Amino acid sequence: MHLFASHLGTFEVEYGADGPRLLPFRHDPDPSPVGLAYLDLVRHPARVLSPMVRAGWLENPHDPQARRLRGRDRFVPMPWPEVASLIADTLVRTRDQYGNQGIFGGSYGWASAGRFHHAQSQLKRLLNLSGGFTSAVNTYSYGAAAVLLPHVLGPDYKDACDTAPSWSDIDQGCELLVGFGGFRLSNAQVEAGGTGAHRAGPALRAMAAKGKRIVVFSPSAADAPAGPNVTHHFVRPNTDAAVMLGLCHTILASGALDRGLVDRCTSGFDAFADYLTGSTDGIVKSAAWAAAISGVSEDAIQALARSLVASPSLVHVSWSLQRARFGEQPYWAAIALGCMAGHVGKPGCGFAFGLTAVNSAGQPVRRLKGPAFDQGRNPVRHHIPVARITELLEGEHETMDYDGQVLLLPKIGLVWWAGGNPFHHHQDLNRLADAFRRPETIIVTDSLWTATARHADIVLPAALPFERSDIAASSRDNWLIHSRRIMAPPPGVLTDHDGLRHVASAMGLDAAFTEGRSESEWIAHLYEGYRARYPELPDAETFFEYGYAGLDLFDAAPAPADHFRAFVADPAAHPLRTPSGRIVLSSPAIAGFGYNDHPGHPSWMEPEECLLSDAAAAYPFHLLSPQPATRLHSQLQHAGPSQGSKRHGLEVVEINPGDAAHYGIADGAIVEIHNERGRILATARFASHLMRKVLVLPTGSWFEPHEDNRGRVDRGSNPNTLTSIRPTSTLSQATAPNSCLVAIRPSLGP
Ligand SMILES: Nc1nc2c(c(=O)[nH]1)N[C@H]1C(S)=C(S)[C@@H](COP(=O)(O)OP(=O)(O)OC[C@H]3O[C@@H](n4cnc5c(=O)[nH]c(N)nc54)[C@H](O)[C@@H]3O)O[C@H]1N2
Ligand SMILES: Nc1nc2c(c(=O)[nH]1)N[C@H]1C(S)=C(S)[C@@H](COP(=O)(O)OP(=O)(O)OC[C@H]3O[C@@H](n4cnc5c(=O)[nH]c(N)nc54)[C@H](O)[C@@H]3O)O[C@H]1N2
Ligand SMILES: [Mo]
Repeated sequence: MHLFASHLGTFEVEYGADGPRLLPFRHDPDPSPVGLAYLDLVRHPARVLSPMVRAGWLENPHDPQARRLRGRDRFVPMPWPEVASLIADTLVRTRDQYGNQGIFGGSYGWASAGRFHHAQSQLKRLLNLSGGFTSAVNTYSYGAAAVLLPHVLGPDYKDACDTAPSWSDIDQGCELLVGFGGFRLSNAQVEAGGTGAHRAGPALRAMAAKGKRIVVFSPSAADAPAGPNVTHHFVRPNTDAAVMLGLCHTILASGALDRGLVDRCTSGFDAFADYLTGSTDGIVKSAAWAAAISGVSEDAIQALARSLVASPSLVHVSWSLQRARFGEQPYWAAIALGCMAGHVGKPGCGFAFGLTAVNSAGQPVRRLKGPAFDQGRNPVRHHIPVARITELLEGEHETMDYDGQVLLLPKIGLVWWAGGNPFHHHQDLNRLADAFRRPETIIVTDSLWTATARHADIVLPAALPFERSDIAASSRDNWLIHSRRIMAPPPGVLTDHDGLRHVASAMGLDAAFTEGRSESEWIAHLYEGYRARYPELPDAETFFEYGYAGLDLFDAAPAPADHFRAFVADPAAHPLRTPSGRIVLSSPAIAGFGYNDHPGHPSWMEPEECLLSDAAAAYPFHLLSPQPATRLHSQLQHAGPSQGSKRHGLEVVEINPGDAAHYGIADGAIVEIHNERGRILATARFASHLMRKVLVLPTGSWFEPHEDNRGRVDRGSNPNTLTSIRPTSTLSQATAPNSCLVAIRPSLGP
């Protein structure tokens, strides 16, 4: 079978009279409509068609004045061998001047599916062979949780899908599912590395339709699934931790707390209880207190506290909640609440994160450990938490506090980005554009003229995923897919591997980089690595011919939540890998770091930008920027689904009709959204499912800065023109775009 694999799933390729087209994979119960449109990129209007070098940089790469032109300058084409020696010389020069730590190769981003043609791994392998680079740790997806949870649950629960019980356990064992942040079902189309079968969306929809009791807290009622027993509560953005603390306090104050589980399985409860009752700060974290902060009614909080204890329940939090200022707190508070409700360790109960954020959360498979393309070893120890790129490039500070450490921030002379789009994913893009003008050299490998490519000095064109063959597999999925090349890349465009091979040759590293293998030999080699681990897989010839292999792991593998089951049944025999061996409800280690933005137990702190803060007087709306239903981040921006969802060529921002009337905004009108960081254009759409004073504008629309009579404006409607780089906290230094205040007005322009 001829298959194409992507982060949006697997598709069958059919060759008709007017060329190839994609069809749903016959084993996929819920194929992604966005993925089906992948081949719209064949005639992409913004394709990079040859290596390109910025004119000003070529004239004088050392001139800081000329760097100011980055993002506005002209580019000239250059043949591969020439650009490869130019890059080789520049790498050597940067190394001599700054040391290897002066090369930033963190290169965060989703690139595309495929184990061999993984852009970051390819780049990092070359940079490692040439002495290493400053790297980045953690993710934009789960940056706060991944640093907090090792302190609270131990390192076994660090990864983004580690806490989720299986859908079947939830279906059978849980009677009340409480979802903070709800379930944005369009997100479940996606799985990093691809999937053969989308199961998450169908699983939740079926449960809701069957009458499972589900309570959703979200500023948007659209985050609640349809079902006869589904309740939705509006909650002010960024105040969920207060609701959870109010629930905890209600359980404690009503005497409903059964101390058995708390005493056996947690440490530090008493200090947390002192905070709840106000004996530490004089503030009782009662349901009434939580209601005043969150806008959820006191009655609803009290009733839910009773239900959480009375029925086998699961407290669930979306990843989006930790992508906000103090985003660690709703996670820690949810764990405390789950423990106090008393159902941790029962199948499908307790606490969990990330169901429906991607397809694999809730899949009872954690086994498929595949061989990845070997990146080698990085001798440079310098690294940043991934969302601190602006601070690194600005170079104003030599150190940064992070998770009890002091990180050294080296001076950066060269940045090389492959397979990611920081001018999509990072916050405060106008400030990022300035920071990008600091280093001497910026190299970007991408298929398209993204805003990131436009801010580079050297742009290398990469083949799109359907222009190469590969093996796709995700570690929590039971499918291995042979993604087969559908067409050749345009002349002048190479795969990442082939392009880097030119640079490796120019540096005398060809043999080390390729190990003498061709691309197809590498892919066959990776497959043999799987076979060595899973002997039940067919031989290589059969696999590549047949097109896929499904490992029969679903019924055999234990659900991840079984780990808590064993722990709760006998904490002494199955301790967690935390300092106390139990779930940590107050952490001496974190308290000892002394960060004023991250206390030693779950806490409520008011973000500088939220509807309660003083800043809301000038900027009265809280802007949320969820994942786009019609794209993968900034990818597929030019495909049918994404283009079809725009109005007047602009991304659509949702606004409550009452607010719109107040500000003189008509349904379908072009609006300006602004704050001190920037100004964007978008098209308003009335959304009565949205609470007052909240705007929803999905990410991924391409940053397009222009000058008009009011100054700089982003006609690309990118929410990150408006968001702040302020971190979640000093502990994790993670991204916090969901804490963002803005003002909105009808646009004056045409
Ligand atoms: N405001 C706000 N911002 C956010 C978020 C949010 O919730 N709100 N979410 C954040 C999250 S969770 C994430 S994960 C990030 C995502 O941010 P990114 O992962 O950076 O976003 P993508 O658009 O997927 O960028 C991938 C880039 O790789 C290119 N590419 C694809 N395949 C290849 C290839 O084979 N080779 C090469 N060289 N290039 C390739 C694509 O053209 C694209 O430019 O965004 C973050 N940003
Ligand atoms: N189609 C599509 N799917 C994707 C992606 C994509 O680009 N496109 N990206 C993938 C990636 S990389 C990731 S990390 C995941 C992200 O998955 P998530 O982080 O779960 O998703 P988001 O879409 O950012 O936000 C989900 C919902 O959270 C709600 N929310 C935001 N802030 C608050 C708050 O303070 N309180 C409450 N109660 N609710 C709030 C919003 O209403 C939003 O609808 O999605 C993945 N899925
Ligand atoms: Mo993400």
